[in-house]
Amino acid sequence: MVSKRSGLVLAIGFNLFIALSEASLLARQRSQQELDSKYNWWQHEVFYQIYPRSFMDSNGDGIGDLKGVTSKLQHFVETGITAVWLSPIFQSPMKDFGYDISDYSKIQPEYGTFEDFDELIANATAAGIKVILDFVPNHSSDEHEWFIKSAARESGYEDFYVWEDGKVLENGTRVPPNNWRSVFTGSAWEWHEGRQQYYLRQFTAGQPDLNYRNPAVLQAMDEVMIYWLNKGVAGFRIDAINYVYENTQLLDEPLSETTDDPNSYDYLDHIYTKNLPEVNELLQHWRVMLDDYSKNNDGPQRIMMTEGYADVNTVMNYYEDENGTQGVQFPFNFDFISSLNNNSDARDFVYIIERWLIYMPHGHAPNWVMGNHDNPRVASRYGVQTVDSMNMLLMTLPGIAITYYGEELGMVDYRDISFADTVDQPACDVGIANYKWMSRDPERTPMQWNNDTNAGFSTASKTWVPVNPNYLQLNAEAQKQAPRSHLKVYQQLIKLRQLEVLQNGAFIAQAYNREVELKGKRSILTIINVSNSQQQIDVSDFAESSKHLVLLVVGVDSQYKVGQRLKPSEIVLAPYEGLVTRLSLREK
Ligand SMILES: *[C@@H]1O[C@H](CO)[C@@H](O)[C@H](O)[C@H]1NC(C)=O
Ligand SMILES: *[C@@H]1O[C@H](CO)[C@@H](O)[C@H](O)[C@H]1NC(C)=O
Ligand SMILES: *[C@@H]1O[C@H](CO)[C@@H](O)[C@H](O)[C@H]1NC(C)=O
Ligand SMILES: *[C@@H]1O[C@H](CO)[C@@H](O)[C@H](O)[C@H]1NC(C)=O
Ligand SMILES: *[C@@H]1O[C@H](CO)[C@@H](O)[C@H](O)[C@H]1NC(C)=O
Ligand SMILES: *[C@@H]1O[C@H](CO)[C@@H](O)[C@H](O)[C@H]1NC(C)=O
Ligand SMILES: CC(=O)N[C@H]1CO[C@H](CO)[C@@H](O)[C@@H]1O
Repeated sequence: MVSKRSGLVLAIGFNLFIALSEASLLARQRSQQELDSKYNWWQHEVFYQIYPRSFMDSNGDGIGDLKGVTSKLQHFVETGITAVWLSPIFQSPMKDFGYDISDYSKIQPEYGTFEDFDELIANATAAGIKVILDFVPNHSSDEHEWFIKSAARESGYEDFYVWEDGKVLENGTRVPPNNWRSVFTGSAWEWHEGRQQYYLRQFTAGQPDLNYRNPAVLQAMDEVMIYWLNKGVAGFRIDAINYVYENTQLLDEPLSETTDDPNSYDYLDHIYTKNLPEVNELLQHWRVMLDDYSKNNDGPQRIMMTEGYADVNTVMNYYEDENGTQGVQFPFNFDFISSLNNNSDARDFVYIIERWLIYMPHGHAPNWVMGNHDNPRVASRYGVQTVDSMNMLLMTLPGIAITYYGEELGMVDYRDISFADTVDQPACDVGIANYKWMSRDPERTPMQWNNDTNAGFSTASKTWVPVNPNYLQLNAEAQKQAPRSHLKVYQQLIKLRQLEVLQNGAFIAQAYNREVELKGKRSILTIINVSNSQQQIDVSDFAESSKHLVLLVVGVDSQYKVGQRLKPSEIVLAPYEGLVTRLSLREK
C-alpha cells in the first residue's frame, strides 16, 4: 500500500541542475572558496549563539564568563562550528541580563576583563572561529554616563535621550505626553525628578531610549562599533532594531482593540513607535561603515544581522530597500519560532519556508533561526522526538543556519524552576501565580557539559539559574561517547554542508502530495515525518531516475543506518523521523 496523503511528510530536495565534470567542479569550488574566504564567508555559515552567562564558568562564581567560552572552543572545533555570536558582555546593571547597557565600551566584570576578551578573540581566530557581538542600540542603562549627563543637561548631551515635559490636566495633575506603552506594561514615559521631564523608555525604567535623531548619538554609536571592530570582532547582531525610532510629533497610537487592559503593550497598535522607515536608513549607514572598514582592513567581510520581530515586508527591507540600497547581510528569520509549531503539518512548513524565499530580494542569503534566549527551546516547542529532524531541516535548508547553545544536544527547557530561584525580571514582575510560563530562565539554564556537579558548567555551590536535573543523562560528554547521539547527528549535518550541492544546488520544498522530479547526480533529499504516526511513503516521484536513496544522516532512534540503501518506493518513517539521503543513480 502506497500512501500519498498530503500534510504528513515534508520532503526537501536539492538538485544541482548544472552538469559539471569533476575537474571543472573542483576548479569552480576553489575559485569560489577564495572569494568566499573574504567576502561571502557568512552565506552558508552556521552561527552558534552563546549566552555567556550560561555557557561555562571559569572562576566558580556560578556565572558563565569569557574565559569559560575560550576554554570550550574545542567544542566548536569538534562540532564543526566556525562562527559564534555572543549575547551582550558589556557593562550593565543586569536588570535585563546585559540587554541594559551602562557602558558600551566596557566589559561586565563578572564576565571578565579586556585581557580575557583579547584572549578569546586570539584563541578563536587561531581555531578558525569568528566572533560576532550583540549590539543593543535601542537604549542604554539609566546608569550610563550619557544618561547621567543628559539628565543634568550637560552641554552636548541634552538631547541624547528623548525628553518631554508631559501635559498638565485641568486639576493640576501631570501626565505623560502621550499614550505610548512600555513593552513590559504601563506608560513608556518615566518622570525624572532631577531634570523635571519625562524620558522615553520602551522597555524598563532603567533602559532609557537613545535619541537617534541626534547626530551626536549616531556618531557615538558608530564609534562604539569601530571600537569593537578594532578588537577583532567579525560583526554585530543588532538587537531589537525595530524600536530605534519613534514618531517626532509624539502622536497617540490608535487602540488595537485586542485587549481591554489599558496598561498592556498590546492595547495599542504601534504605528508610531515601531518599524518606522528610518530604521532602514540607519542600517544602510552602518552597512557603508562596515563595508569601508572591511575594505580598509585585513580579515573577513564584517557583517550585521538584525533581530526584529516584524512582518515579512518590513524584515525584507532590512536586506535592501525598494531602491536596492543594501542594509544588513541578513535579518533573522524567526519563522521556526513564530510561524510554525508542533501542530504545523508539512504544508505549513513548505508554505512558511517558501514565503521567506519568495519575499527575499534577489541575490541575498536566506537564514533560519531555530532557537534563542527569548523563546522555549526546540525540544520543548516541537517535542523531544523532533530534535534530529529539526536539525536536519535547519542544516539542509539553503543559506545560513542559526543554533542556540545546547540545541546540538537537544537540551530542553527546565520549566520547573521555583519562583524563589527565578531571576528573569518580567517573570518576577508577574508574581508567583503567573511566572512559570512568562519566565525565560527555563531556556537559559547552564550548558550541560558532563555528569559532574552543575553539569560541568561551574564549581559553585549555586549557579545563577539552576542546572536542568536531566544533565546526568543529557550532556555533551555522554553524547560524544555514545555510538549515536544528537550531537553526532549535528556534527554529520555540519560536515554535509560542505557539499557543493547543498551550497549552490537548486532548491525544492514539497509537502508530499505533488510530483517533483529531481535531476542531477548530486541531489540530496531530506525527508521528515512531521506527524506522530507511522506510514509508508513512496518518493519515487522525487527519485525517478535513480534506483536507490543512500542514507547520509539518520536520527538517534532510527531503525536505519548511515550508508544503508533504500528503495524510493518503500520508505517507512517513524513518528517525527527525519532522513537525509543522496540519490544514487543506476548502477554504472
Ligand atoms: C588560549 O590559547 C593559549 C595558547 O594555546 C592557551 O595557552 C590558553 O590556555 C588558551 N586560553 C584558554 C582560556 O583556554
Ligand atoms: C486629576 O484628573 C485625572 C484624570 O481625570 C485623575 O486620574 C486624577 O486622579 C486627578 N487628580 C486629582 C489630584 O484629582
Ligand atoms: C527610492 O527612490 C525614489 C526615487 O529617487 C525616491 O523617491 C524614494 O524615496 C526612494 N525610496 C527609499 C526607500 O529610499
Ligand atoms: C504542542 O505544544 C503545546 C504547547 O506547547 C503542548 O501543550 C502540546 O502538548 C504539544 N503537543 C505535542 C504533540 O507535543
Ligand atoms: C559520567 O560520565 C562518564 C563519562 O561519560 C561515564 O563514564 C560515567 O559512567 C558517568 N557516570 C554516571 C553516574 O552516569
Ligand atoms: C510518520 O509517523 C506517523 C506516526 O507514527 C505515521 O502514522 C506515519 O505513517 C509516518 N509517516 C511515514 C511516512 O512513515
Ligand atoms: C532595540 C533593542 O535594544 N531591543 C531591546 C531593547 O531592550 C530590551 C530590554 O533590554 C531588550 O529585551 C530588547 O531586545
